[in-house]
Amino acid sequence: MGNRAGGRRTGPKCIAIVGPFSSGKTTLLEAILARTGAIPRQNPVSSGNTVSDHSAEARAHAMSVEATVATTEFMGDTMTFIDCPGSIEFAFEAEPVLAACDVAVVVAEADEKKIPALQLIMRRLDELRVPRILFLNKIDKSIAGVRETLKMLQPASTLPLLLRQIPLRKDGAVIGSIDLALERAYIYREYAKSEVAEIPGDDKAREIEARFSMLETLADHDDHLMEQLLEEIEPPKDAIFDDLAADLRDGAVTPVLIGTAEKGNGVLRLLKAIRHDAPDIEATRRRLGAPEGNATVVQVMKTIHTAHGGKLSVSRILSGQIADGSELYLSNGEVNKVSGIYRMLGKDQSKLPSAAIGDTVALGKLDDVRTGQTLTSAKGGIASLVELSPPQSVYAFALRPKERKDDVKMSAAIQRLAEEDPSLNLHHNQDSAETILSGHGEMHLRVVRERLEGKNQIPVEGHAPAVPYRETIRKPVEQRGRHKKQSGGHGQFGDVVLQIKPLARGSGFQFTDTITGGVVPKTYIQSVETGIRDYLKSGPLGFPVVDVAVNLSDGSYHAVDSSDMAFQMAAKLAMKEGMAACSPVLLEPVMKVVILTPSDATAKIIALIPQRRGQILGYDAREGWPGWDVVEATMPQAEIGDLIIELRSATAGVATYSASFSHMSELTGRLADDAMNANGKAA
Ligand SMILES: Nc1nc2c(ncn2[C@@H]2O[C@H](COP(=O)(O)OP(=O)(O)OP(=O)(O)O)[C@@H](O)[C@H]2O)c(=O)[nH]1
Ligand SMILES: [Mg+2]
Repeated sequence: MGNRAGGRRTGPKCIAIVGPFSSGKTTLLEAILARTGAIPRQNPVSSGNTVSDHSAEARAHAMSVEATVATTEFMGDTMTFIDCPGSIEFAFEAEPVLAACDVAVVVAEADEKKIPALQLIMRRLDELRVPRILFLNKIDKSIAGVRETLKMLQPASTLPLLLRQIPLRKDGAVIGSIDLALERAYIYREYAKSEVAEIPGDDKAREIEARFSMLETLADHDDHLMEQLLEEIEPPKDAIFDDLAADLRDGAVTPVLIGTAEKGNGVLRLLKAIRHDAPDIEATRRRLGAPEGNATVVQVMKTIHTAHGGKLSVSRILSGQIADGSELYLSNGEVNKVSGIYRMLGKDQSKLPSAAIGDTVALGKLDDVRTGQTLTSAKGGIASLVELSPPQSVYAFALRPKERKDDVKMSAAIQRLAEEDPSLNLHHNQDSAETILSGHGEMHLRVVRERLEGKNQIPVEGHAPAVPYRETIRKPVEQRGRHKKQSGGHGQFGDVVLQIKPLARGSGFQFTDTITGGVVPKTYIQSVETGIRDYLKSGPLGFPVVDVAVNLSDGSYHAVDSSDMAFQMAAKLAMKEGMAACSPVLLEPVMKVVILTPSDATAKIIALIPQRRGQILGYDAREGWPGWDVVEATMPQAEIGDLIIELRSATAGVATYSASFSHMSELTGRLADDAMNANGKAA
């Protein structure tokens, strides 16, 4: 003992609140803010009246759709909490937050269905090496014992879950908690501080057992404690507290606290644990590899465009300090001037004269700055400390303003939205002339659309993006094409014989000629190819033609009337008539799809693949992911558009997929007719 780092870390802290969907994160934030006096009372999320700027939006969708930043004071310490959305569709919002926070509070509940979602979060925290406290919420509802609940949740966490409190029950209902380190009972009072009490005699045995199991886990990292336990010596309380803190900071365990966020119960103990045990900015700086020295270094966690048009960059000051007007350099050397420093309380901001190391504040008007970037006062900038890489999009739609005049306005508005949400993609598809918006699910894009129509007042239309169908032929044909016109002076004359034949899938287009004796002069052979290529942009079925070979075998010309144009026309004529006789057929793109799913849903996922005309290539355990599988299949692109909706609903929101082009495949019958009809209408 004595060599383990004890003692409280002082200075401002930044705490991310994460966890599976609907576990009570936003409720917990409200409870914390009410308990610390930052807001007068705790508003339920159902009121749509929480501190979040988007609480009405969240209520409408019954979920948080973006992170809320709120700073408060607790026992003289500044703490900034960032409440992140739980839905996987908005999971990317947490990435830049987790990167620069000191500790994460993972809000969980005793719900088996949410274990995979919890596992996803715990994995991400492992990867980013963020220390975490698990807050086991909704303890008012839980019927199972906490220790059984932890056994159930443990597979989601690579670190041992270390229970620090057990509930105190009366007639089956939870009325308080017993703190295993302090060996004290607390009787809950709604929205108020708990009352300290003696541990009731009936609960003593349970307490001793749970406490011993806590000490055993701590002893895994403390030989001295192990000796004491073996010799049945009571370890001093201070040593236990030091161990708890050190194990959290070292990422050796995940301490578990319990409570009922909705009634504000367990909140004070959580705040005390954060205050006493959570690592501080120095540890976070080390984790990020921030440079030593006096320069100011700032990590951007979120970008907000406020209703009044001002841009705010919510940032963690990793070192140094900032005053209004400070100049900050981006890694590319660009410089931006801070115009306004604000303390955030959800939708409200208050102006600050300055900010210093450890603070989480919003910086005004950093025009060129994006979420995730690292800024510094050192001239020329430093390399970014955080690499944000949004996952592949899984859902898309084509978007256009209802009124053409809004074209430019819409692009500008989407640009702003994409700046706030780096996981949103916008691209223009030249082939279909569509503007395609893509992201992480139906709700993700629905929110974007609502913001375009609401905040930006741009009525828009959205539809499924066009599938890039192609067509080809199944039969060879030889076809003559003669273009002849005699109108006054100069005439027009071109005459060709084309041999059209199908090629193997994926070959594209090939042009050859077997002209001998100059029956078609060289320059006009070129014109014939141009005419054919032009025709192939839209074949007999109305789609671009692929996998065809055309040979120019014969023809004739006229010394005066032949021209480039006339030979192009002749070639097109021959193609038009010839192709129709070649038994044309539609081709649809087929993708290779890789689906990641919790194993208990694998059978369900496999069953839905044939329903979407897919073929299963195989499935296997997902490497390094206990409880997860990988399913590989091929599936027509036309069937993938809304695949994610079905995958998510089969897996309580956690399955995902990636798709890449595999091959083109013939499409006949009703589906082909539908595709052609839709294309006809669009044209
Ligand atoms: N019984 C009970 N219900 C709770 C408790 N905390 C939250 N809830 C309820 O759980 C639901 C979800 O609460 P939120 O706070 O919105 O959950 P969240 O984790 O922020 O949800 P997302 O951000 O959408 O992932 C609401 O209906 C809350 O009233 C609790 O301690 N006990
Ligand atoms: Mg929430």
